[in-house]
Amino acid sequence: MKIKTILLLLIFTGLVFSQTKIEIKNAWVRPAAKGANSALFFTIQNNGTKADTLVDASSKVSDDVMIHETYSKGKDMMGMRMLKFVAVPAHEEVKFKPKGLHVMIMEAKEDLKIGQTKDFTLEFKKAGKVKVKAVVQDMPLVRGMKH
Ligand SMILES: [Cu+2]
Repeated sequence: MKIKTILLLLIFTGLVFSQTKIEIKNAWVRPAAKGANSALFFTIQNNGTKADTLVDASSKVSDDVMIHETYSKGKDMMGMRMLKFVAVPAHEEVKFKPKGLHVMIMEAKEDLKIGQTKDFTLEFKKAGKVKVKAVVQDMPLVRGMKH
């Protein structure tokens, strides 16, 4: 191989690596009828050596998609609040899950039916826009979870 080819390959490999630092796993969205609210859940895995930050989310499914957090108001009261960003430390995972972090979907513009796949875009400060395919499903059963 010529030196030039090797250099190009090295540069290309570098680009590929930088694009896969942020990985979105197990994305799913709650079923909802058109006009109702829903939520998107997933796990962000940061394979990089630097922290990144989730700053925005969007989808064709709704004009109003935002990062939310469920928090305890005390005495079994739960509230939700908007977050401007969520930090993802290097080599770590951040889980968006029911009763915790979620991406809120206000007034869905279409039915979200079980079994369908919906497209979302998550925007990170460093990784940029990351496309996510989420399966519409009921709350998955967590093994070993006590009620
Ligand atoms: Cu919410």
